Amino acid sequence: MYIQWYPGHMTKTRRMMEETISLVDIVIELVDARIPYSSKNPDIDNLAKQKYRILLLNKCDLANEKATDTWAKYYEEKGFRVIRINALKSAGMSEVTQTARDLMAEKIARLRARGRLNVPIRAMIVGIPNVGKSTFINQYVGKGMAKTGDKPGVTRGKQWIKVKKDFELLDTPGILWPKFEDQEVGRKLAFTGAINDEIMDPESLACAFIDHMMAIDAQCLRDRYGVSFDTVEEPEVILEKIAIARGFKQKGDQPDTTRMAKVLMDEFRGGKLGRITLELPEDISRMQEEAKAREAEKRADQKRRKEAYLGKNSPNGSKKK
Ligand SMILES: Nc1nc2c(ncn2[C@@H]2O[C@H](COP(=O)(O)OP(=O)(O)OP(=O)(O)O)[C@@H](O)[C@H]2O)c(=O)[nH]1
Ligand SMILES: [Mg+2]
Repeated sequence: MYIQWYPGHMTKTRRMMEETISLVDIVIELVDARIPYSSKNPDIDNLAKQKYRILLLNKCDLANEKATDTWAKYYEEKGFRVIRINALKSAGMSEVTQTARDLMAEKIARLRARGRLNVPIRAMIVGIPNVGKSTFINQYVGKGMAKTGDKPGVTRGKQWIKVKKDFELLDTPGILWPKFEDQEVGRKLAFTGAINDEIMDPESLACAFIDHMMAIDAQCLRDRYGVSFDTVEEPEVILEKIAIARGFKQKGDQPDTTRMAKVLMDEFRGGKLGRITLELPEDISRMQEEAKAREAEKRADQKRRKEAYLGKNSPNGSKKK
């Protein structure tokens, strides 16, 4: 299964993001707690280099708790303030404001000493599509929270929401692109539903998912669907077994694997298979190595094809020995 998706106008987006980030003190970045590496934009660390950083591990309700602890520690060691949240619930929201105040305390004290009172803390939300940015903003800001209004000049036409007396949030989140050059990242994003299902064949997706689960937690599929299988069995065979166990049949009594494929992905995304984290920090270096190797292979292949093309088409090509 090869996943191809297009980031759109990346250069333009990057420039806009740079401009917007320059307006805030704090960048609040959301990642999906089930895939905290694959759902993290690779360029944001550069774009937000000079800013205070808060990392929200969102969708914690769907992720494995122990794995979430491991990830929180991993990113804390990298200098982030990490907060675990479920954007559908209000728990953890006040921690975001408190953390922002902590981060800004020194800067505010400095400005106060110079006579600048009432310095608002300004923050923005960023994250890849479907990570929960809008859900978080709605939950965090709450209904009926008034916008501070357009303040041209100061904010260059951006809309700010006053979350607290001293805290303003940009009302539109910054949408970032994922690490689209890495196929494993692409697959994991597809499993979690971050990539539109319509661009993929449901059975290939479900088989890739089964294959991944074989490596991290085969038992949870056995338990959920009451089937027995060996981890060396082909994912296609396992998908058939699950379809049969579920009683999904087509005409002629064949297992309806297309229907089962869709149900399997829905159930994973809805948390029915349990709380599953699809990657751990220890997977990162392997993933990076593999992505690098694939990239080198692709470049070598391009070079070979180009040389073959030039060889055939150059006026002296046929005379070459
Ligand atoms: N279970 C669970 N679902 C969540 C959580 N946060 C968001 N969701 C769901 O994830 C889906 C995407 O959420 P959105 O808030 O629309 O994501 P977004 O980042 O604004 O997406 P774009 O606007 O497309 O960039 C929705 O179906 C939400 O209900 C969470 O913490 N837990
Ligand atoms: Mg949104």
